[in-house]
Amino acid sequence: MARILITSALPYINGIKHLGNLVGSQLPADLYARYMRNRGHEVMFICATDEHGTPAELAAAKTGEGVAEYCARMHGEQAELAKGFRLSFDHYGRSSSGRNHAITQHLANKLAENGFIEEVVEKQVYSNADGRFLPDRYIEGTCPNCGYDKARGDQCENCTKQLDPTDLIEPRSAVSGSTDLEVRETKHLYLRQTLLKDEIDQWIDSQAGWPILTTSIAKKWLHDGDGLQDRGITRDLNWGIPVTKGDAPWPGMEGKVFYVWFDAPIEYIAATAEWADANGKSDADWERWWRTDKGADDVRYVQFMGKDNVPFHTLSFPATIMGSREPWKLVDYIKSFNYLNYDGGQFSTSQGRGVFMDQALSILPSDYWRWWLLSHAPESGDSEFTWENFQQSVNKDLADVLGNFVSRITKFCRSKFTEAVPEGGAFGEQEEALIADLTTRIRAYEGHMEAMEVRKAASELRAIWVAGNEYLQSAAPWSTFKEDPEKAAAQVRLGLNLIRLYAVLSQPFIPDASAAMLAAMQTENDAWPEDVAAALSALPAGHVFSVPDVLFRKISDEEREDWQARFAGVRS
Ligand code: B3M
Ligand code: ZN
Repeated sequence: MARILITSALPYINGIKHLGNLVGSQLPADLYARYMRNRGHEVMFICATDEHGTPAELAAAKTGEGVAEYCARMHGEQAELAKGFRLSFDHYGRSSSGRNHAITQHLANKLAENGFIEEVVEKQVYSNADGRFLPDRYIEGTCPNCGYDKARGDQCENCTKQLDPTDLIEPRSAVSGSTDLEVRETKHLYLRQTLLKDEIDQWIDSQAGWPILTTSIAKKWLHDGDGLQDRGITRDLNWGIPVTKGDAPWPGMEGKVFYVWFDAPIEYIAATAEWADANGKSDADWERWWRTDKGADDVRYVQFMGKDNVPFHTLSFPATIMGSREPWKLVDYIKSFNYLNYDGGQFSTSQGRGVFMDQALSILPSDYWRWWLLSHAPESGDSEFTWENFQQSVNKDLADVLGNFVSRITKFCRSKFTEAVPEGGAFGEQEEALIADLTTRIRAYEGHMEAMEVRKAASELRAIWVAGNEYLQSAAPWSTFKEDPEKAAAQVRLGLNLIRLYAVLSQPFIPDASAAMLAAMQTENDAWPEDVAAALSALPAGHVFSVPDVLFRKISDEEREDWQARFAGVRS
């Protein structure tokens, strides 16, 4: 059975992430990791905080903390929130780790040895007011490609074009706002991506079955306009991974660090090494996931990210791996997402707009958010969070369908029988029809999950919940009981086993409710329902259970109105 390596795009260290960040990478990655573990695969699920570059330094400057201190604190906060949303990483690393320093420096040296690094004297924007160069996000201005007036020096988040700071129109310092800027010369290392263009092109063409969104973005930046260019991979910054040659500073590059987007994807590898370090494992234990000469040839590697990260993951990171001429694992499938919009506008970390992970958990448990976000994931296009839709989905899917089913069947059984699976009777036509319908739907659900079609999987799971409710409604054991208690016993036995089946199937989406259902049925998530009929007899007559608390409460109109008002503006 293939081993599955899963990485989610690394959230920048600065600030608490909003629900748009969450649904654009980490949460669907977690859904897939949980599902693949449930199907028996060995999974390595990796993420980390992306701690270098301008986001970290600018944010630390605002709090008055040293940047290393700021990153350590924020890593802890983000790790805590990841736990709060039940993101089941095998390791949540830090791109500032010693492992990432070592592997990044190693790969840069291999690239140089293989002729893919060039020392270039380039023109950089220098701010006299700030007394420093302004690379990447230290500078803002108008995008020459689309006219967006908050474009950043490295990429325009509006049209995703990769930029150089000197490209910006009407540039200004993102630190001080000063426009007292001048262009100065400074030496940097360039990755000769143009020498790898054909190799990358062939690699992308060989990726059968990648989502259109992923392939179209990759091909666009590979071929459009001036196409793939050599790009600087170092910066005039203090905070980052020092540029070394062997164990010494790289001559002429003293005081410079690697560009954040050069070292961040390498942290996928480094965080796996950090996992080995944190769990008393050997280097062989992490290399078997990343080195095809050390066992990774049977690994399927899947990446999850927002669409604006696709260029870096299909061009510059593969260029780094390929240019090293070392047998590192390349990604097999990239699942990229569009944007989640918020109540008619956009989520924005920098502008503090929308619902943020800490705020979400302060008003409702993670399952409520997981269900809404995944069942509305921005897959084929942007999607929109509205409080009305959130309230409706929670009240209907979670409270009225799933929660109500569990409550009715367990309470009825306790009232007419005992808190044990009743014996007697046998499944009849109606039960066989339900089993046939569930079998078809569960196979479809598996297909969508394997294909990472998140919304389709969610709607199939919802239909599986509805099928149970419709069965209960039509079987109506409360009426059957009057004429034929044996038959009612068989109906209730099926219903109780359906709870266990729902717990197993739903675990990737709503892990806490799944655990609560398993606890109530006093059983384990120990077998995937390959054979649905068998799964619906897993809890034999006599098996003791307990009536669970209400699984999901409803959201009232007053609450919805209050939250809508509370989260309308800019985060304080
Ligand atoms: N830190 C996420 C972003 O662009 C970026 C991803 C890095 S994945 C190696 O917001
Ligand atoms: Zn633009």
